[in-house]
Amino acid sequence: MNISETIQELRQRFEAELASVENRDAVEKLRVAYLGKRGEVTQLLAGLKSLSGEEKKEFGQKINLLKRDVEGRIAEHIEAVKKAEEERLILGAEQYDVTLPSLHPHTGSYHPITLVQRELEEIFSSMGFTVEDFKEIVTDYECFEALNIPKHHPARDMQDTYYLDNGQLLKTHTSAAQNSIMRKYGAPLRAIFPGRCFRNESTDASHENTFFQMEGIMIDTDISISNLIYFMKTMLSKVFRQDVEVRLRPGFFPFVEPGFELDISCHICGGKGCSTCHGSGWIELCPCGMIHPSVLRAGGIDPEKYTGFAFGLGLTRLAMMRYGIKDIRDLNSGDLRVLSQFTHE
Ligand code: FA5
Repeated sequence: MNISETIQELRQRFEAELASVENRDAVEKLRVAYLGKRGEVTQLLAGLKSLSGEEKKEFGQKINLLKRDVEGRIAEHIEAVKKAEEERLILGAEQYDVTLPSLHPHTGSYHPITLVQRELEEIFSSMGFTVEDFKEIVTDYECFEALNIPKHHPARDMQDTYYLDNGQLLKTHTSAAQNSIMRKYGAPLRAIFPGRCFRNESTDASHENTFFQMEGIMIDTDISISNLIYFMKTMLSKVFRQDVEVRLRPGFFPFVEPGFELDISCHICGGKGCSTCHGSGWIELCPCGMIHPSVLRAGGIDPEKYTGFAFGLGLTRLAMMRYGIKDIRDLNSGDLRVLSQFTHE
């Protein structure tokens, strides 16, 4: 092959290799292969030394032309590759679909007590009960005296109370709203009033110093214990979606007569006995009874004409049984790993 043919072959090979180059690194490699110290064009130029004067002139011009062409083509290609890379970037951004959901969507969840409370509100609303809200700081009259618990009555010891400096107190039970609600609506009356309660007691798996109850009252001309039992059974079978084993035992509360303790079989151990039910197999859930005539009278309702029942459901404990939560303290922990597991079915 003479020098002209070598130059021709080199030019064609360079163009073929350049055509398949797609990024800046590859262009740089090609530049070094042809124009670097030991590059093919550089070596051709070095070979001129051995040629005669005429040949040197003729081929020197041709090789220098090749060199300039190769340099020019490489510079053009670097520009083209740069532009293509920028376009790919822009195109990439344009291809981002803003309507797709994020890879790890974080949705909030309701607290298990909220879920159970809402369920109960639906159940009782469907049975004609209104849902009432009540304050958390109450008077001694509302929490005790209106409920037939005068000052120095031993029943006050049943609930360790947080008193405030101004003589008011943190509601120890939702019964504290009974008097206001009776006065507000009169009889006949069907109402539930869920709320947060506070008691100065030490905590364990089933006792907290801050917990929720849901009070219910029904007052009319002919209300009896049968009505009370019917509403309790309906409520529990709807919440648990099956018949629930309950036991009713006599219970003393100055604001009801007769009074009962309604316990349900512990859903954590299936009634065998565990730390949640303190080994008894039963959970104290919903004390209840027929409203004491003195309480009706204090609420402005004539006990000669009307009778009624009241219950004080342990909402926090119901949430525990409903969702199989072994320790009541988990519910106040604020630990989202625990609390975000529960959903409304
Ligand atoms: C009362 O609070 C009465 N006011 C209930 C009542 C209302 C009786 C109407 C009759 C008529 P007791 O102190 O037992 O009762 O509490 C009622 C329910 O609240 C208990 O059965 C239990 O489920 C829940 N409870 C009470 N103390 C705690 C506590 N420290 N932690 C969690 N739940 C509690």
